[in-house]
Amino acid sequence: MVVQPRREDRFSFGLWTVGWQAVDPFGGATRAPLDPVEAVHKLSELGAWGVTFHDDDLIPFGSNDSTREEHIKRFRAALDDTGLAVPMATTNLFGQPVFKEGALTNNDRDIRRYALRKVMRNMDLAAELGASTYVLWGGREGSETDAAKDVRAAYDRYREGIDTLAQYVLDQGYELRLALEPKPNEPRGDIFLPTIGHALAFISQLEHHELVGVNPEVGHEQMAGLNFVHGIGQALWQGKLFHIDLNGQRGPRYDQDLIFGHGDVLSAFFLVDLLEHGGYDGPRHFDYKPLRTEDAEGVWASAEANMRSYLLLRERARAYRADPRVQEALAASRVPELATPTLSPGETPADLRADRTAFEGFDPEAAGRRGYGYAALSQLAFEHLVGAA
Ligand code: GLT
Ligand code: MN
Ligand code: MN
Repeated sequence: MVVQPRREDRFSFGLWTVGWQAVDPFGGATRAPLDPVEAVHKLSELGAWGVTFHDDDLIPFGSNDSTREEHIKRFRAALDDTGLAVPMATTNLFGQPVFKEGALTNNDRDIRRYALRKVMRNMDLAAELGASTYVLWGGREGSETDAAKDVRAAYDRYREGIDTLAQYVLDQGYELRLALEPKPNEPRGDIFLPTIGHALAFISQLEHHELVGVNPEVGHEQMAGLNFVHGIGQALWQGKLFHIDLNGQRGPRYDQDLIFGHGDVLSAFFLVDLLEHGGYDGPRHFDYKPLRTEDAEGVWASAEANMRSYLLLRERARAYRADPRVQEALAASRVPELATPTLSPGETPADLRADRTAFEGFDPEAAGRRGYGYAALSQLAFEHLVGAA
């Protein structure tokens, strides 16, 4: 089977993914720095559609204005040469020592103000390059000890920070929406907005909540032992899936950032099925780390692998949906019936109360004996996934 990523598949990559030099807590870099211009050309050759970046991925932290302009100019030329889009950008609010205690929720007010300015500056660039999403991952927002933070004050400041940035977007007339990226821990012992659910609840408290959604990452929810497909389902249901970070993770442990599909493959299958059939039309963005063991060639093989995994899973998910045995099994399991409202049109609670067929005439024992047929249904999914159906 020919698996060829194409622009219309809307695959995008962060500069920090293919550019990761593989520094980890136990050892130094195993790869040379990657020029963002080369990354753009390579990704384009492989069939990607977009590239994303942190301010500091593109312009080394502390650069003066003329150096900054020079970096932007080279990057822009590479985008023009290749036609690659910049659908999203974000801010590095975690790498420099100044942010070791957080950025938007740092106890130090001056650092909070500096962090907001750093975001605004890169939002200007994001808007200039045509991005439509601005991601905020609060990697350093959190603590290692509960003595360190007044959590309610921290959420006041988090809300103030996001509201200020949303207001900035409105004042500048930018076409940007903000996407918060949850993560439970790492690098902080405990991070604020640890899961999709926490982020959605937080967003409901914002002044400009309509401008703010989520950018969930596969591995981040799985680190917390949560079901990523359910999290994405809820974000879609709330109209809040603004962006997504695809990768792989093997259960609760450190953040592995594996190639998409190289973790929980069944979950990846159902995720692709949901994204393809559930109305998500945003970028398919990969946020992974090429294994530390890889050389430059392995880096590009891994970038390609992410897109191939997605395309192969998409093809399996389509075959699964189209299989008449699956349609039959879904009906036998009553899966489509869940779309039928529990009350009839116009029916009131009093009408339900008066409906004797719903209670007095209902046989809960018979209903409790009936099987749901999920073994057969999920085996069909498995067999499609492994190409045996
Ligand atoms: C960092 C993190 C990712 C976030 C990036 C956005 S940076 O690599 O691990 O999950 O998406 O700031
Ligand atoms: Mn991650
Ligand atoms: Mn991410």
